[in-house]
Amino acid sequence: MRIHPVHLALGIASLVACADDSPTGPDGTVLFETSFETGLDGFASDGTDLDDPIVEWSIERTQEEAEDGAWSVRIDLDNLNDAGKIWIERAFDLEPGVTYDVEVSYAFGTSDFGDVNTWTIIAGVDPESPEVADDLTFQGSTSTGEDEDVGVVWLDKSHAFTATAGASGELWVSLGLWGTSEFPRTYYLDDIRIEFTPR
Ligand SMILES: [Ca+2]
Repeated sequence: MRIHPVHLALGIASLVACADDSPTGPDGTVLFETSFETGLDGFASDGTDLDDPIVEWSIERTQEEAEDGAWSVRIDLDNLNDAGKIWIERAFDLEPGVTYDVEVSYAFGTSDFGDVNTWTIIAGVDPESPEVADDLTFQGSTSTGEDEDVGVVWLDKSHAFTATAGASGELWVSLGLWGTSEFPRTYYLDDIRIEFTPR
């Protein structure tokens, strides 16, 4: 388990958590970090393609696994329809019409291995709240890269985006999973860092 100094300083953590409401810093950069130690910090869960047949899923905080501190977010999807997509999402209040470089980093806990039957990670930044598959951004495989099952492995993931805040000034960050085979699977998210830098 890694210990991040920033998370040891509660004052800094709360300052960061509020930053999206009033972008501060001379260059307009907004930094958000959460390790889910005290709550979901504004993230809500959402999903699409979860019927025919009805797919059971859940996204909630857990102490089962953690990459940083004691808590993470557990993502469960029993992908009976071979099409389910579930994610957490959060709006950030930025400057309307401004284009941002957005760096989204997180720890991703997975026990998928090899190249067969792995799932696909969802990670995106959009001016609107994602609702359907076409709104989502799909990233790479959920594989640990191992050849066999070694249990939950925490992978450091990072994606770079460019996005323009709409008239509302909002940008939505989404993180989750696209189930691409008919299995029940469990994944974890922790140690999220999102940085918006105006162009
Ligand atoms: Ca944590």
